[in-house]
Amino acid sequence: MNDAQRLSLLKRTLSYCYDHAPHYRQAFTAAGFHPDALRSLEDLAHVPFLRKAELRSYYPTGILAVDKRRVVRYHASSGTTGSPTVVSYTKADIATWASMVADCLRLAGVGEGSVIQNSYGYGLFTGGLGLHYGAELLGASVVPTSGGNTARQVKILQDFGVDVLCCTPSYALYLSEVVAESGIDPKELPLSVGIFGAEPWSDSMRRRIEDAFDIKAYDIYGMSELGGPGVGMECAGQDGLHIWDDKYLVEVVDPETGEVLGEGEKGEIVFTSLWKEACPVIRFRTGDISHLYDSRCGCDASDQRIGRIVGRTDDMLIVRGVNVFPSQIEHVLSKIQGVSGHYQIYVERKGALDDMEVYVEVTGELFNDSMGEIIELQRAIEHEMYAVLNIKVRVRLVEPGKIPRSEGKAQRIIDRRML
Ligand code: DLL
Repeated sequence: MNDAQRLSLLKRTLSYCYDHAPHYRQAFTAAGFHPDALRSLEDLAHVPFLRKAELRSYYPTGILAVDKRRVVRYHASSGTTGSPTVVSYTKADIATWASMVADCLRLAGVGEGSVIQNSYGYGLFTGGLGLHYGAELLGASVVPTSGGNTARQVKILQDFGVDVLCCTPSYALYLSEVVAESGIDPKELPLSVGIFGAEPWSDSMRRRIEDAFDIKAYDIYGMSELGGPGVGMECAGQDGLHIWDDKYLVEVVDPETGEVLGEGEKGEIVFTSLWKEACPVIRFRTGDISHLYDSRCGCDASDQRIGRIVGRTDDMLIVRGVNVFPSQIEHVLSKIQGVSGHYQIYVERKGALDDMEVYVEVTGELFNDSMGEIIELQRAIEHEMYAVLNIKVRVRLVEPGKIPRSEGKAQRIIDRRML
């Protein structure tokens, strides 16, 4: 899709929001902006941002641009503070969303004949129903296991000829361990594709899961406020998330100043929806950190791309004045032999000082090693963390299975500072 076509979609969206959603009419007017003034895609920079806190204030309907009677579905974000943000969908929204998810699955080679185990949670969370509708539209067979009941998940993986697994990457890793513990080599399962997302995960985590199951693991991105899963998706090249040109405009801004950054520069991702009827989002500050690609992909989907999400602005820990992202810690751990991929970060305030401790689970083989070797490994990880983060971190190695597993998004950070 070329820029002129996208400009016309953007104009239509802004006028629609101005005419139908009181929030946008007020916000645009307060900023001295009128949709008729939009001349180029760059003019979007004059439109005010939409923040999560503003959306929250529209609980429990969301920022409605349609009569409430046209809403056919509600979902809500998994937010941990205050009221969740609610997102409403019209019939047309549900249909467009399903087609987006179907297009994403197609990028991963999924289609008619595929058997999909959908272990994303069904309910207010968008993961379960989002993947479900897309998969059915494609004509694939869906086994709607939802999250939890891991023993049953393993049985279904074995019995239903499942070749596509959809869940969070941390749950996929856990499933591979449970399969192995039951005496079956996960590689022997007919699985060939994983559609993993809803939380940040590194390339080393990807390799771990791909090796465990002998599959190709694709990253899928999404957020309730933007519609749900299917906003971004990797193709077989596994190089960046494709964002459908006719569905979103993407900007990257400096999280502090809001200034628009150039291609390749890392910052907060800001989305403008071009398709949403009930709850359109204009310049929505996602809090997710990534960058825009400056080139299109060589695959059939020549849409815009962003890098995989490296963290969130509010996930970023500030420990003794230093910015720390869980992804940096995961990166350090990925280079160390003998650790399992499960870890948790504890931050406390001791006196006036922040204290950070990382609990790292080791593999069974390492756990049988001598105490001396374990202490040596602990020191080596602490040393490497210091080199990367520039702050002292205590590392505590724990036995296999000690870090709590999650059926959905993994909880990596426990911040007890009460800041
Ligand atoms: O997590 C939607 C989703 C469901 C995406 C299933 C993918 C698969 P929320 O619960 O609103 O929606 O959480 C959105 O999760 O802002 C990111 O911080 C994080 N996130 C989602 N996908 C990815 C990903 C769903 N692929 C928040 N990589 C987002 C990194 C992700 N972070």
